[in-house]
Amino acid sequence: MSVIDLDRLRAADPRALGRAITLIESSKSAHRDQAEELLSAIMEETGHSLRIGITGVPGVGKSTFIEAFGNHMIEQGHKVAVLTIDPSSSINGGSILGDKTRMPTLAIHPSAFIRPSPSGATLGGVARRTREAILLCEAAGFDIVIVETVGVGQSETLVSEMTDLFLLMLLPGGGDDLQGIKRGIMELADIVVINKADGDLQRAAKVSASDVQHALQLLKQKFTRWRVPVLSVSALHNESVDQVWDQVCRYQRLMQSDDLFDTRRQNQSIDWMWREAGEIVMQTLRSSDQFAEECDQLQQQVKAGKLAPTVAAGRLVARLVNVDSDN
Ligand SMILES: Nc1nc2c(ncn2[C@@H]2O[C@H](COP(=O)(O)OP(=O)(O)OP(=O)(O)O)[C@@H](O)[C@H]2O)c(=O)[nH]1
Ligand SMILES: [Mg+2]
Repeated sequence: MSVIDLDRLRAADPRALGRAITLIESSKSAHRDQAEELLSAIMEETGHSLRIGITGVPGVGKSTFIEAFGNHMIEQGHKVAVLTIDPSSSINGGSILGDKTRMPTLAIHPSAFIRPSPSGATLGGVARRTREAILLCEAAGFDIVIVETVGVGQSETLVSEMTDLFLLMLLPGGGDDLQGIKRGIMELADIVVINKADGDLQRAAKVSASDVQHALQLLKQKFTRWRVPVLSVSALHNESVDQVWDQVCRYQRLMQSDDLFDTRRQNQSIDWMWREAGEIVMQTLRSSDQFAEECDQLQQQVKAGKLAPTVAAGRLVARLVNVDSDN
């Protein structure tokens, strides 16, 4: 592992951690081998953090909130890493703008680490890299890992599948449709925060909080002993941000006392394994010369409507299995 200095990574050296994340983000196969070696080396040092997912529409104030929230946690003696997933980066190659400027003190604090979303990858690719980046942050000693994502698509589900707690941020005055929050997203929330409850928006925030509370009552509870709290805060003025932290701690204690914490993690790891297995199978079939001719023939038959796609898929996978057993 010539490229990554493990001792420096373990000592939370931001450059070593940054370099390690760059390595796992690389899609070059030589880098992939090194990344797998690195992950295997640190695996036993991972898992001890609290992983928090934060989502909400663009401009709801996620980064501003994380700046205040992160500083509060650091004051309590924690070390905070922030990773971002930007679904638009897979389309336009960009990444959430101004992450570091919205988190000015965290960006330079020795107990914090901020990493913007990798660009140019598919959402699935970004998710894999973020999962691995979480592990690296943990090995580097960060005991709180926050994953920020813009709530505009599938990314919320991906984030909830890789974190222990999912925090949904809303704007005041959302009304009935709750600001276009897609169906199913509310069900994922463990804590709901109404941000910008300041100035003229204070009253609207109150109304929104009670609307959301009602909406939540209609949903099936995720955990019988956890009623999803709805908190109004002002990230900009750092008001009630500490209350969110209190709820986070309460949630963690409850989940741990019920063994649900470890169960959720174990299920996430197993799901991740299967998802990766699926990716690898697909990648192998698509990129290996060995199958090129057969893939091509099957595609032609599917295109011509002579073969059902399901049957063709079955044949492709059977071919892979046979090759493996021949070796
Ligand atoms: N009044 C008020 N404005 C806020 C508050 N929190 C954030 N803002 C403002 O809202 C704007 C967007 O804030 P960001 O923190 O960048 O929002 P974001 O959700 O991270 O945005 P994206 O990363 O682009 O999805 C900025 O102009 C903030 O200053 C708040 O509590 N009250
Ligand atoms: Mg942001």
